[in-house]
Amino acid sequence: MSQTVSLIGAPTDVGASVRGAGMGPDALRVAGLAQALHAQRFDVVDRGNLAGPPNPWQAPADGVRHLDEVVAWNWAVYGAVEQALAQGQFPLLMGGDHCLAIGSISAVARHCRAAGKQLRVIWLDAHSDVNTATSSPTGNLHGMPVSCLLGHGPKPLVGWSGEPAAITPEQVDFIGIRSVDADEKQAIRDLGLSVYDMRHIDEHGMRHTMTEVLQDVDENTHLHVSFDLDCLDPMEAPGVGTGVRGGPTYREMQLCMEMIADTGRLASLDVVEINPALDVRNRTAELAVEFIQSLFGASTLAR
Ligand code: 6HN
Ligand code: MN
Ligand code: MN
Ligand code: MN
Repeated sequence: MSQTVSLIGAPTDVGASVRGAGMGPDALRVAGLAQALHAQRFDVVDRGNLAGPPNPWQAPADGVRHLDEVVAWNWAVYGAVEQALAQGQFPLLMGGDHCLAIGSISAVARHCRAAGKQLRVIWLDAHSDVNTATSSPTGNLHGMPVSCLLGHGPKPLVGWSGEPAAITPEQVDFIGIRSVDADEKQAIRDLGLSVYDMRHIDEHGMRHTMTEVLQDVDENTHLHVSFDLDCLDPMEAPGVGTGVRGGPTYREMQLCMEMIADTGRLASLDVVEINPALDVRNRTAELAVEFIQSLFGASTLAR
């Protein structure tokens, strides 16, 4: 029986500083995501796009922008991810900006608790996304999803998994990080987060880094990957709103994906922050499709 992948579109940029990530789901469709997974013999169900409020483009209130809209979009994501998991399907969230990981990972965390699975999250990003309403320099909620999941976000975005925190700091590993705000640095130390920054990847290589990250993945692990396309070097992936130079190369990212695939434990995925308004001929979405294929086990020599 082949696994069914449920494509969930969340076309919004309410959590971001730059408009355009709301077009991400269609960019992935145009890049052939469903066809690519189908060619790998997965059943694919495209559930279409979720609905939610428009981007009101307001200044921060109490340190956060668009809280009500972010809550509404994340509830929609939470429901769709929960439903896919309940049906035994693999939820693939097509964002949208990275604030949507709050709903997605909260649903995954609740599912894992009920199923007795050990959740592990791999956060692929240029940024650590661990700001709070008080630490954020922008008020953009796409810079705060990790805090919300750890139980430190604005109240309406915390506790969705059924516990005060959806995940503990030991459950998440960050890869590719190179932009961390001043207060985030303190939070990373205080929380004891495992951040494999670009210097770590430079010094140890992607292979050693991923070996470390994946070392205690076992049969009981549910691996969730939260893939922010700005993790890549902007030379490879120009279609992102908050690009930072000095990211992993195409080959390094391929190895990262292939090593995750080799565990056989990948069970849910967010693909976020693709911004077609800033892209070059849909290159970033096409690149995302290639990496998703690798995450789902495609390799040069395997059939
Ligand atoms: N993302 N640290 C910055 C902020 O506004 O908090 C940038 C966050 C970017 C978030 O790319 O998902
Ligand atoms: Mn991010
Ligand atoms: Mn980012
Ligand atoms: Mn090391």
